[in-house]
Amino acid sequence: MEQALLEILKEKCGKDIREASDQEIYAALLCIVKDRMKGMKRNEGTKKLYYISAEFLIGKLLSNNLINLGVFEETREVLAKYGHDLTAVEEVELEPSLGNGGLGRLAACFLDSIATLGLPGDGVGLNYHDGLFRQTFVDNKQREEANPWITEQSWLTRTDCHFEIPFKDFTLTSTMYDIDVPGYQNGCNKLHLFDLDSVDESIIHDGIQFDKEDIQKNLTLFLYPDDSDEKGQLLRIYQQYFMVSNAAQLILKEAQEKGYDLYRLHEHVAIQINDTHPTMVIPELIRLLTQEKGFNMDTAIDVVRKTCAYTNHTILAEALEKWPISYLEKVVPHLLPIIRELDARVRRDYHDEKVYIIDKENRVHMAHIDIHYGYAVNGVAALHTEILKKSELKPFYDIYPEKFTNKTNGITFRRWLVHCNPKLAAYIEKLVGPEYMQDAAVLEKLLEYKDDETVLKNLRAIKKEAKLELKKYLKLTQNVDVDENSVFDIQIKRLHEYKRQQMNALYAIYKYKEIKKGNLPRRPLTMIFGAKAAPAYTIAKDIIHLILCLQQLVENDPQVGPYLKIVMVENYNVTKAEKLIPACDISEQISLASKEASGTGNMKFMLNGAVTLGTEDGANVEIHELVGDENIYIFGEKSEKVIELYDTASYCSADIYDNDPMIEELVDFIISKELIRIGDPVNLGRLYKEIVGKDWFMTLLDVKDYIKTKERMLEDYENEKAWEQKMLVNIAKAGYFSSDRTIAEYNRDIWHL
Ligand code: 26V
Repeated sequence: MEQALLEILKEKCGKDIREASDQEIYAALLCIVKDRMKGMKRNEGTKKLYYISAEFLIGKLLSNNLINLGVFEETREVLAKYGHDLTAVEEVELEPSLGNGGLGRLAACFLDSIATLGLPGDGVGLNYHDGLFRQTFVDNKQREEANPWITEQSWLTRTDCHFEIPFKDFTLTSTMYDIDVPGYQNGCNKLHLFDLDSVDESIIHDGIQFDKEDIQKNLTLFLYPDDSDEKGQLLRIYQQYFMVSNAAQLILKEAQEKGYDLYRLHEHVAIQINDTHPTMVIPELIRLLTQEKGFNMDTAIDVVRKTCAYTNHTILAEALEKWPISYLEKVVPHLLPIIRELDARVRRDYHDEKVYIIDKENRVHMAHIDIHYGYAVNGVAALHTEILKKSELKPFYDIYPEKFTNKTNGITFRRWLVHCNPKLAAYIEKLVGPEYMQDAAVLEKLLEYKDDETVLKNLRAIKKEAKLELKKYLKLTQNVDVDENSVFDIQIKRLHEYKRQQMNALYAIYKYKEIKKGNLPRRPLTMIFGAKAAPAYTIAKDIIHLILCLQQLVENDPQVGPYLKIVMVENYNVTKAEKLIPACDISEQISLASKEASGTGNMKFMLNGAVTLGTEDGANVEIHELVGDENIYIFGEKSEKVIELYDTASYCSADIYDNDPMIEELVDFIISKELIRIGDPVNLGRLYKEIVGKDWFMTLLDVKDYIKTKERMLEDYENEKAWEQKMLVNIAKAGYFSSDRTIAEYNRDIWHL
């Protein structure tokens, strides 16, 4: 590494490494690492996976790639020798924001694990030039800005692979860009991101506004543009079809190049459909096989059915895609005869309109295509899969019980421990040996140290160092001061009512009032939030406004400030998560039971020694089972009860508000004169009304139990040894949540690579 670095800096910049800037060093490392990956062996086999996803939230890649190539330490040392700091060099890299949250980050963790397990499997997605928006705060409100990340120095490599993509009114020529995905001590796969040369960033104005109808210029500008109106939804259909037609053509091209018989495609190819965004790959493949490869319809359907598998990531009704036929007519009319044929076959065989593909209102239910015309359906955590089988997808489970399996999500330990928390990783390695990197179950050996005072103290010391690092980072980036001796209580995830950041905000109000009354906490509390809200999601933006107003209120109150700090991190993303997670004491996983399919942040926190405060939802249930009652704080109504409340329409937030003076006081504070003085009465008033009048995700149902449990948790934090033991057990039991385990299960039960 040293030699290569010195040479390339000399050659490209004519500079001695000591004189080189971080920017120049970054460029040199990028060049070296890209070159090494080019020379790596490709994971090969007779069957290959294509993981199609509208999102790949890959994060910065330099450190990750250095780790997987096994040269991270060496590189850090070389840089240090010449007076440079790898962390500073990393700052140069722009983070591509090619995802919203869990679904996209999961896809990125999966690519890492697929390569690490030596499986042949590539990702296929879109090369959004500006990704999701960049979030700034102005007047305590979220503002969206374009977020360009593609520069000369990105990890993308342009290829000479192009496809013709037919739309109703025009045909577009795509270009494929590749990003190498090196496995940890194993071969390499690729992430293929399709793009259009005619896309034009200059059409963006006033934040993230652009002409939604100019498809040739806007197709891959943004991830999920605002789809609250018809134009936005049409653009989304353009994007999805562009993605899957490229994927389908690539798959057939590669299969033919390898000389495979397309009639046996399923023996050589598995296609994983990540949520319904890539569902059109099914009719598109059928179209290509029948119209270009000479298949008859029966055979095409049969082959495609044996090739495609579908993952469901949510039960939220509003997130289950249903495209009006009239929209599909406007964009991809050539798919409609096939979709109608698929629907006709369903209607011939089953007489339950709940399983039809096209409903009475002429909308196409994308998930229904996947379930009928794929060979596997999976949920992403045990509880989620049970809910799919018992309620959301019950009519389908009754028809195809054999298709349904659970695949509990996981995270890559390379990024979420080794990279983000090197001190903890090194200490774990010292205690249990390096094998845990390849076999995460080895982490359980840590349990042997449960009563070892030295180990417990060292874990605490590592946590303290991470808190100090975060303190420095927050000072530098947002100019806020946090106290490393306070409890760090963190909720970082997309802003959504079902995740209930508003409930956490009500806790902040509770604490504020307690302190005002003179009930001072034994130790200061730092509440950290990070969340982007969808640009058109009004209430989510109102919740951000509330949190920012509370932040300001507490900050400027000399009576409260020393005991309570609220920090809303701006533009929460993967890079920020990597700084926040190692420093966390309390991991907030407080979704309304049944609504969070899995969660993966919960796993990252646990692995880094935070203790979960959560509902029995998603993978929290499995965390609870693994660590036991002693090492997690569970509160709130269970999923069965919540589902019953929905089924019987018997939840009424106004009743709770009217009958509980404490709750009334907390909610009223949203429109108190203290807050109205700081904030916008329109936003605060709307949020107040929403909570009292509707509260669709049942904040008031659980808020009291939540406050009580959080208070108990803060008390327990003061019992040092007991808390350290909780940290240790959480780390020791996190092995199950390695995405290597998840991927091994996908391969064993679904892909058979
Ligand atoms: C999508 C949309 C789209 C439009 C309107 C509102 C809305 C709300 C939610 C979603 C979620 C899309 C699916 C998703 O991201 N699911 C997440 O997947 C993670 C990985 O499996 C899982 O850990 C999270 O619990 C789940 O929410």
